[in-house]
Amino acid sequence: MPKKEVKKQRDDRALQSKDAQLEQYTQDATDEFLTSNQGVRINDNQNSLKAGSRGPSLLEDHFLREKLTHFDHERIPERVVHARGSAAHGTFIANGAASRYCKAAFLRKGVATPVFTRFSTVAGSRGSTDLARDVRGFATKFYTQEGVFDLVGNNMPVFFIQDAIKFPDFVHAVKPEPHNEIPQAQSAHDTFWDFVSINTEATHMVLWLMSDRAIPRSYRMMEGFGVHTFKMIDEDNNVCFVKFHWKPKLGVNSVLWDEALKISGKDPDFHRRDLWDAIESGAFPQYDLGVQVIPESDEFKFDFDLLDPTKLVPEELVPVEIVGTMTLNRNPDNFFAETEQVAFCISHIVPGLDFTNDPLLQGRLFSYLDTQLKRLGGPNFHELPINKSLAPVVNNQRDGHMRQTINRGRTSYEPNRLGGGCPFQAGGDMAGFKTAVEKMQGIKVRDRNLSFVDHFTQARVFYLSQTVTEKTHIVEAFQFELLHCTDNSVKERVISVLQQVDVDLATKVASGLGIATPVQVPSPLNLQIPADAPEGEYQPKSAAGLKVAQSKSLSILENPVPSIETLKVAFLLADGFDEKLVTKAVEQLKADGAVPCIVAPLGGTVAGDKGGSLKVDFALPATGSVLFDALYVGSAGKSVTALTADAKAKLFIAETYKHCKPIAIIDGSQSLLFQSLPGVALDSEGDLSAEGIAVITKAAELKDFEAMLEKKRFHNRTDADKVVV
Ligand code: HDE
Repeated sequence: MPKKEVKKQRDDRALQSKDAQLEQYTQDATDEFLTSNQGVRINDNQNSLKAGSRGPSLLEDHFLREKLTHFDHERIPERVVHARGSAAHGTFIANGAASRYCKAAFLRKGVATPVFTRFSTVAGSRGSTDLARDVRGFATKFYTQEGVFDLVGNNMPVFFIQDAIKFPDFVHAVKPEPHNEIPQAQSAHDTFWDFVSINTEATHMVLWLMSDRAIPRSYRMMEGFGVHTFKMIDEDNNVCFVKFHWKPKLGVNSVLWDEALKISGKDPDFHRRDLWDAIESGAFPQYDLGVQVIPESDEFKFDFDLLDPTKLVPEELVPVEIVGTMTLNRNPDNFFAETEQVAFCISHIVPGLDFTNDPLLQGRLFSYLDTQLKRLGGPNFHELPINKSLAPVVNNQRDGHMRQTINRGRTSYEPNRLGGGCPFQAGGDMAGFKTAVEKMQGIKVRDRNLSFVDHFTQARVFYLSQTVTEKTHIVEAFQFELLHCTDNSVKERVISVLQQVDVDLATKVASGLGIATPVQVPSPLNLQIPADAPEGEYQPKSAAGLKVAQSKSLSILENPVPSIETLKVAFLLADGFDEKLVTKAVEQLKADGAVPCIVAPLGGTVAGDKGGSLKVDFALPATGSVLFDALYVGSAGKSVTALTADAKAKLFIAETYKHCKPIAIIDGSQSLLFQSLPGVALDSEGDLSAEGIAVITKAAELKDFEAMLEKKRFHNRTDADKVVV
């Protein structure tokens, strides 16, 4: 075929959308006969073939055998890490800002690229709870015109270890302990803390893990990070370093640990359901893609090494530039075929991007391909619909398990003349992937550069950048985790490590464990730069390098996004509720983008005071305040009496208060609030003085409540701790 024709076909196919490609593989069974896998119609799917109607089943029953065999093989190995996840389809649209640094076609202004994004927890098995204290995976497959690009990141910008050779040890330490497989999806056990307190390079990441970042409110409300430093290459082959960021349009929001524990029981699918429901309702999650660009010449200007994945580049030093936006707008049709079989590989990269020598990244380049071979059973996983490139795949790779492509022709090698030289390589000035040229020199050595030795400076910056509330949460998280450890030496070593981060932090954590400070327990891998360190090819520039003492972007609470979109507001009602105010409030909140939900003591409907009724979305015995963002108590008159007599209703109110969420209450019903909150003092006028409580007398006052919703939480409710729930 002439080259021009090949190119045209290629362009046509590249423009074909991923949805259209997937459509060719989807099937729904409407108006179809049931058949075997060979297409033979089955006339009885209820009874197996027997010798007599009570007699033994016959081996001859090929339908039974085919069905059971398929069933027996329905599971594939779950991911060793990130086993539990949820995904969605969408589109990434570039704004063109990255084209100054990068020649990748998908970053050109206006280019729309289909994407598939999978969010996950790390430690738990496939069936574990969404609300575990854990890192979240944030992996995006871009089906670009130039091939597949996988950005396989996390919701935290750093990692536990600096070198891939430690990864299996780290994962073994955090996973359930091998002798009894306890605990599931938790870092709160001895082996995890044993490992991280010896490997002090984990300290920075452990601080992130103990922060509220580890218990997101929603996958739609967390950041994503590429973690490693990558390279971008422009049209003229200039190279720069880059860090990738995803910034959620809804801002970053987290739940409280007490909520996380309760959500895990009330709805272990909380994040999965939240993502699914938001997309089904048309509230499509959006994230801006940002880059921190570092000129090649600035490689050694920081007080840490850009190749060290336990360090981040403070946004104060290198601002994040937004280069496009991703919108997730379609739920998968089939969890297994798409979410489970999607195969991310950090080696899936397109022209214009490149890897660096980060030793964690280098190991990942091997590990992901290897894991897909095991999980998906062979080298043809790229042919599965969800993994299939939109750009044509043309090469001489052949055969293997489950090969689907039927390659024509007698030449399966290159170069060739018998096949007209096809497929030909994109050499010379034709587009194609080119590795950035990099000067290499050095000795072959199993070692780590001294520039990786500082394990505490950024951990300290992270801690000091948090608000008082966030610092308290970190202290409490450490205490919760370490109180689950049984080995005292492990706890003491953690405190000893924390002393090197911040003495106040270490002392507070230790006080909850009954450990007197200071403690000195050596961590064998806590290396120090020797005073007489020889001049190497690169020394950390701790004195001269770019650094910050604090970084506002590291705090969640310092970066609020005032939006009420998709927040779930529980309307707690009993028969006789205030129909006028409630109906207006429900309508208004819906119009403003929130999600009002009717909660009542029983299922069915709940009757208003004017003869109308509302359908109950959630009945108290089967729900809980922790599944909502705010509460509107919509009762008046006798309906208040009914709620006051209902322990579950009072628990709902008390928890909402304790978790610092906004509460609206209709004037005249305050007694219900007071009775739900014994122990919480009233002010001189007999009211609750706490912030975030709106007393509604007329519909217009809903605005006050909406302003509170925008704030989301009122962490300054100092008496929240006194609420016993
Ligand atoms: Fe992964 N990681 N990882 N990881 N990772 C996997 O690949 C691995 C690391 C991340 O939704 C596995 O397909 C090694 C950092 C995500 O399918 C496996 C090392 C970051 C996902 C693997 C790391 C990640 C994975 C398991 C250290 C953030 C889920 C199943 C050298 C930048 C992708 C699989 C999905 C999954 C190996 C470290 C993110 C075993 C060896 C750092 C989001 O191949």
